[in-house]
Amino acid sequence: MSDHSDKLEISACARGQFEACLEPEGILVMAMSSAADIRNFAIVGHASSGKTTLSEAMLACAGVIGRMGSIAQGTTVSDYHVSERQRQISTQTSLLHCIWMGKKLNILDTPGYLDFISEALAAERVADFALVVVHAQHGIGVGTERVWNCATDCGIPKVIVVNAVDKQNAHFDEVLADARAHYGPKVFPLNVPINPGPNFNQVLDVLRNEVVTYETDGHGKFHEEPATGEWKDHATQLHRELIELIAESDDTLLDKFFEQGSLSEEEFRAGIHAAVQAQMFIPLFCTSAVWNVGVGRLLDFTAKYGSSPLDREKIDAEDARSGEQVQVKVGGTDPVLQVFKTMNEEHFGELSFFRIYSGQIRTGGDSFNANRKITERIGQIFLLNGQTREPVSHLGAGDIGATVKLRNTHTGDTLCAPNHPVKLAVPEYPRPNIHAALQPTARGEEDKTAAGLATLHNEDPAFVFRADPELHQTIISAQGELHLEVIAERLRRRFRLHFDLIEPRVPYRETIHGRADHRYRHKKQTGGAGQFAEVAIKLAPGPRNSGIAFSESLSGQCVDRVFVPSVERGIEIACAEGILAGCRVVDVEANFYDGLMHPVDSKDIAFQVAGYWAFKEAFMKARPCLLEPINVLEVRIPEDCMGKVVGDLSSRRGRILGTDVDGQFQIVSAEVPAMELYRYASILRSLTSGRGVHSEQFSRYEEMPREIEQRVIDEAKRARAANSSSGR
Ligand SMILES: Nc1nc2c(ncn2[C@@H]2O[C@H](COP(=O)(O)OP(=O)(O)OP(=O)(O)O)[C@@H](O)[C@H]2O)c(=O)[nH]1
Ligand SMILES: [Mg+2]
Repeated sequence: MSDHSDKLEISACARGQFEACLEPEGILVMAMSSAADIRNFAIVGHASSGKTTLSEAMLACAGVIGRMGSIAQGTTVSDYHVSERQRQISTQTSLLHCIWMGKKLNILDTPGYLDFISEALAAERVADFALVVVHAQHGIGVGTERVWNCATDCGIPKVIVVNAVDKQNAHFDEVLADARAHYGPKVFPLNVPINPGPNFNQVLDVLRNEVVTYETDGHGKFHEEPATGEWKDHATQLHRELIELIAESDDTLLDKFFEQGSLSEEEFRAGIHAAVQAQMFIPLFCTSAVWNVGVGRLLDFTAKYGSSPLDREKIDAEDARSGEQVQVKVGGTDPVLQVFKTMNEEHFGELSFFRIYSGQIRTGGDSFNANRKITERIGQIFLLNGQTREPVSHLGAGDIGATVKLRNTHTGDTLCAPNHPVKLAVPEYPRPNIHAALQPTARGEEDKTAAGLATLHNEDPAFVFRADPELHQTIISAQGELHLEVIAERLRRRFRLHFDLIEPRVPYRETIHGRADHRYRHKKQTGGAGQFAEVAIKLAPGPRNSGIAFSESLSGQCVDRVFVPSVERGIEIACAEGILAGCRVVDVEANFYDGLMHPVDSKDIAFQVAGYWAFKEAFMKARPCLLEPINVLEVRIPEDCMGKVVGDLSSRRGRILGTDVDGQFQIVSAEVPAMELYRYASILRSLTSGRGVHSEQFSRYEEMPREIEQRVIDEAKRARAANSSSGR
């Protein structure tokens, strides 16, 4: 019998080990998996490296599904959302689970596209190790590095999976060499492909010195036989190198190794787990996820040597009362769990995904949200396989599950015992740097839009929004074009909103070059109470960033001083409205030096109107101009992209301030007008094949070139005309 069919039996009887039984209402009551028997791992890696297909293969191996679904047909367990099926990419982390060799595997299949990197970062935070999938044809990509660094920051071990070894142009040896160049000689293969390429079905198992042959029908069955000939020599050589590597990870083992000239099988195997934990050894596997080749042995390794929740004794937290740093004992009695993802499922409600670090939770129990200081009643608890939800009555320390309808608990919040409130750290998401304005195309949806945006932000903090009072636009900011698109799609589908995404307005400013003087008389003396005011003002350019400096130098009794604030108010209104192109007026000194009043008809409103118009007329005489915001950019790019990126920045009227070196990357600092930076993140991505990242920050206002200024003024006029003709 093949080893694999053993596994299927194990997986079936493992449920027995967990003493599963059904309560009358059909709720699966699982005697909780002991934390030592749980393996929580995140499958992470560059986009389209095969993570979802690998998780599908794992479920097929463990007998959770009868046959593997495919990405092309949109039938995988993990990518079940409409947006995922339409685009054939993952946009959300999916939680899957299966039993393998008596261990409960909680699999977090994460998206690889950088737009959804926050999902992967959050999953790595709650995982005990990361399976980093690298495509055998494309090697290590930007996405690999991001998730690798995050795993390092989270302090979790990594296992590399070189996938798609069945591809014609698979370069296993090159990818291995590349991984070693990146991450050091501690990267070591535990299996190597014997026949890479389209017929790939055999691997050399370095731990057991065996050749493992897989069936390629997707079920992952395999049989093994001792390696012979050159493969035997190769396995012996690798085995020996591996023993040396493991021995080096521990001084006691190293002493034994020198004494005995080798390690006993027992010492060696015990050393593997410790070396992986200490990150002195990064195991590397090869697979063809799509043919389910190599996956069974990867699962064996995961069950036997992968980190359990108990491998981290304590995790850092913050005492929610004192703000002091404390540690939570993993597997302790007080419940401590963190919600790492919330997601709204159609016809079901909000699902909160959580990881339990300590204690246990049960349906109907109370839990304290330390971030929001509220008590939550725990609703139904589920184990998930994508959208398949299996209700359970309780879950214990180390496990991962989901619950529904928490009142006010959001992504990142910690639930705990009220008498020991603690907050666990939340991942830091990259600053969203793609922006769009949401332009309603139906009336009366303002409240629904605000509620929808707030809900989506709570689910996905990597997306932010703000209502800009100056631009009169709602600006949404995301991690990339695709992220923006997916958010727009959710707003339309879930909240039934109607809108377009358009380029956000740029907050230009208006000011003057010259001096001018204008006298304006406001007179309305026909019918009813009359209005009379005359205001004479002088304007002069003010220093940059000085705003509007208003002064009064009236002499005699021409105007009662009580009307001075009215004139100032009129000027403020004119400045806020804008005169040239509807932008805020800044850096002007306005002096109210003369005027006239009427004993009866002069009043506050009359002086406001006169001040308003006097300022506007004077402004137009004082050689008005526009200022544009200039942003400082920091662009991090690989050296070979330098020419292209700098050339592109110059074409955007950018000024290079300097360059710096950071490892293999160049950091370019530049000043670029904000109007030239619309969707720059996407442009940079395409210029650098996804390897460049940038941050931008407002620096100051500057005059803009005449012809561009004229274009902006003309556009503003056209927009005003269109608005007034549509009655808005
Ligand atoms: N030939 C071959 N194709 C594969 C393999 N694994 C995945 N694919 C294909 O590669 C494409 C991407 O696979 P996915 O499983 O969606 O990759 P992913 O890493 O989950 O992608 P994202 O989550 O969107 O980053 C699909 O067309 C798969 O059928 C493999 O081992 N061999
Ligand atoms: Mg995927």
